[in-house]
Amino acid sequence: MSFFKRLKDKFSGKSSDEEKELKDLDQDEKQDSESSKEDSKPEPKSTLPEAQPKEEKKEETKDDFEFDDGLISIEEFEEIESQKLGAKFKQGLEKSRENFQEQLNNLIARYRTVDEDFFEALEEMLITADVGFNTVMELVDELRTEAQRRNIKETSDLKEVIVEKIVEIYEQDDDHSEVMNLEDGRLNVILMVGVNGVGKTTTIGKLAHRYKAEGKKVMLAAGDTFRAGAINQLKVWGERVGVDVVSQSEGSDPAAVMYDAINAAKHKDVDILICDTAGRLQNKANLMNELEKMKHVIGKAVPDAPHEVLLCLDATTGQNALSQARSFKEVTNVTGIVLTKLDGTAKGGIVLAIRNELRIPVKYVGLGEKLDDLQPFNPESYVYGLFADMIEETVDEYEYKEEHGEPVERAEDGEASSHEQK
Ligand SMILES: Nc1nc2c(ncn2[C@@H]2O[C@H](COP(=O)(O)OP(=O)(O)OP(=O)(O)O)[C@@H](O)[C@H]2O)c(=O)[nH]1
Ligand SMILES: [Mg+2]
Repeated sequence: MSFFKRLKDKFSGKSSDEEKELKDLDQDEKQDSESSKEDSKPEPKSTLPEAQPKEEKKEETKDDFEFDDGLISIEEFEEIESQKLGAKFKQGLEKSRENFQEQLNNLIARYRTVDEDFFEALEEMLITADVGFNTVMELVDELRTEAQRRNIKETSDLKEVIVEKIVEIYEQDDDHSEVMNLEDGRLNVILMVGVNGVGKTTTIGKLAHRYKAEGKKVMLAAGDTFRAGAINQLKVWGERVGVDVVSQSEGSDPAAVMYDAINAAKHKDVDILICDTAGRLQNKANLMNELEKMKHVIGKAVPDAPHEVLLCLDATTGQNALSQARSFKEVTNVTGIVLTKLDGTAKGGIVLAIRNELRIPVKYVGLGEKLDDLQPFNPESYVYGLFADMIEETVDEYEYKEEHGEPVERAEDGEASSHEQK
């Protein structure tokens, strides 16, 4: 239970709520010994629109009175931020979560005991959710071993292990490579690449917004000189976010735009220059030559630049996104992936396939169309988004039973919790 409990405490911040609820329940039970167990069961909450733990906590803990000057501690700030992040991933992964939880609960209800039939059905479920064949085989093999090691007999007892293994498989050779290679005191150059319509320009707008909010001086370079309207689209983003955009006319050489942009960025003491590029898979050879030329110009003007070459992939295109990544990887040094439109797919497993089968870190994920819907990727917030209701309900149930000294019951077919019922 410790893993689910940690995720719940970290991302949902409802532990104090529960404590209060449980205390209230105790109170109720003392007052009304007739009340049935079913009635007094804590209602698992499954939605958290925006984390607002501060006011709630204020009523509950003495320590918080120390902050009546309006300031909050760093720990409290971090707690609120991580709850906001949890809420974002939960919202953005709603479609995938419904799919993952429903399927997993169905499997658990169908195969009560842990056996080969269950593992095969689980493999199939994960492959259908775009997790990727090799990753699924690796994951389920680990589960087999773990189930044996811990002597887990009932499939319902495997829920937490499955989620834990997903994080482990993502982190197995964790080199913290999801961290962006950005340094203070130098001009950082990010090159955004990818095929048509995957979300490059939108992502640049969102990144500019994020970095600007962090106090960085940001500039954009309109390197998509190919598609009509692309330059204007970037200029609109520049205005919206409040950052300068360097551009030339449509049809001009993108490498020349890069050259101009770097000069302007140096001149204006810019911290981060983000470069848009055109996406043309049908014209692959040309596109790649053009990219290499851009990179060459950038590298000559700024040592070690571009510091990041981010490949945008559209999560809704599933296995196609993987093959795009393979093509790009062959011809250019992709340093990270931005996986856009995760909110638009029920097959959020693609993140695992990318990381595990391509060995390229996912640096950001697009969880919606709003400016702050681009979030740094983190495997724990990801699995929380994928299994939040299951995590919360399991912890609620466990804690309730611990508190009341009852043996932990298993959800049977007939009495499955709300989201388990079809
Ligand atoms: N729902 C959702 N939509 C997104 C996300 N990221 C981008 N989009 C949408 O995807 C569409 C295409 O985005 P663009 O940024 O124009 O894509 P692009 O890669 O620059 O396209 P080209 O310039 O044609 O190569 C737009 O309608 C965006 O609003 C996301 O994370 N979630
Ligand atoms: Mg574009």
